[in-house]
Formats: sequence, structure tokens, C-alpha cells
Amino acid sequence: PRRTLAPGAVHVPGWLDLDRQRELVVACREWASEGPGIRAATLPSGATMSVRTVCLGWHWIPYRYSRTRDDQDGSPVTPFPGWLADLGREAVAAAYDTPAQDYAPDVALVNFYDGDARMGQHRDVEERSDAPVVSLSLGEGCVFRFGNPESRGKPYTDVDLLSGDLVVFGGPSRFAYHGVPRLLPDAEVPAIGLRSGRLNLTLRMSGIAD
Ligand code: MD5
Ligand code: FE
Repeated sequence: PRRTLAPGAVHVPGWLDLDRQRELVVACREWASEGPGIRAATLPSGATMSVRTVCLGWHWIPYRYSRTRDDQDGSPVTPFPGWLADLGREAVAAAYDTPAQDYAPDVALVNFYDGDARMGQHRDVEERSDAPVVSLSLGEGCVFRFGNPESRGKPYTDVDLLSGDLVVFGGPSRFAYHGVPRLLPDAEVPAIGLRSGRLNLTLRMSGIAD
């Protein structure tokens, strides 16, 4: 089943079967333990994010991309694997029901939420591309707040995202405000090897030449 949230924004509940969810959890665990490990980014205000993030392909620091982990030990970012680009193409094709050979994601942000972790309303504008963002959710459910391109406030729509769900944000929805106000700790979680918390992978095209 596919559900259009807004033009260009398509939610496919349960798109990842349990085997693929388990494989992604294993991969995320490996990425999170490489080099200096997963980290809570520090905002320019000095505040620390409650979400912890590990990056592939390009390292995201509020609010820019680098090939090196400039806010950690300066080491090179983990490469973006070819199989993950294949998964991204498959995801865009499934959401839009049309082939997506041109979709070539080169950056992934893997976000880990636990406890009271949340993400305030923001827009993803560091990429120099208007290609869609692919979002894959694993583990505990969350409330995802899908807003509008104009402001942090209303109108917005709250959508529950559960383990295995795919959302593709493209077209007029690519630069909409969005956030994760809270986890849904009481929703049922399948046995995919994640003890607690929520993982979200976003695949993006950086649009950076290099
Ligand atoms: C998450 N992550 O659930 C979300 C999923 C982030 C982030 O917000 O920046 O890491 S990505 C949702 C997204 C991406 C691009 C556009 C829109 C939503 N949108 O227009 O709503 O951890
Ligand atoms: Fe975002």
C-alpha cells in the first residue's frame, strides 16, 4: 500500500520485510562502531542534539557537509556503499511506481533516537540537489511531523512511522519543514535485533561535485 501525504511525499508502510530490516540493523551497528563512532552533533548555539548520527559518503555537521569528520577526529567519512544506492533506487521506484535509474544517492545520515530524543522542525537544505530524500525507519515507532515549505508552524500533519516504513520526499515536498516530536514507546516492535530505540536512514543526493 502507498499513501500520498502531499505532492511528492509518499509513505509506504512496511516496505522493508523483516530480513531486510535485520540486515540494515546489522549494517547500522557496524557503521556506528567504525572510527570515532556515532555522535550527537553540536549546534552553533552550543546545544547538543538528542539524536545521535553517523554519516556515510559525506559527513554532516550543522550545517554543512565535509568528506572528513571535522567535529570528531578529522578522519575520513565511511564510504557510501553501492548496495545502499541500489536500495535507494528501489525505494524511489516503489514509492513513485516508476523506474528511478537516475537516482544516485551519495550520502546517508543514520539517526538513532532513544528515550526522549527528538528532532525539532527543520528543512534539509544543505544538499545542492532537489532529488528526493529516502527515509527508512527501523525499531521503535515515532510521530513524524510533516509540515509545509513556508514555516515551522501549522499546517502540519502528524504521521506514525513504524519499523520497515519507507517515506520518499521529493518534488514540492523536498524542502518542507519536518521533525520528530517523540517516539511511540508503546507501539509494538518486531524482532529485528534492535534492543531499543529507533533508527532512521535517510539517503540523499548531495549535489556536491567532487
Ligand atoms: C528522521 N530525519 O526520521 C528524519 C527523516 C534528518 C531527518 O529529518 O534531517 O535527518 S528525513 C525526513 C525528510 C527529509 C527531507 C524532506 C522532508 C522530510 N520533508 O520535506 O518532510 O530521522
Ligand atoms: Fe530532516
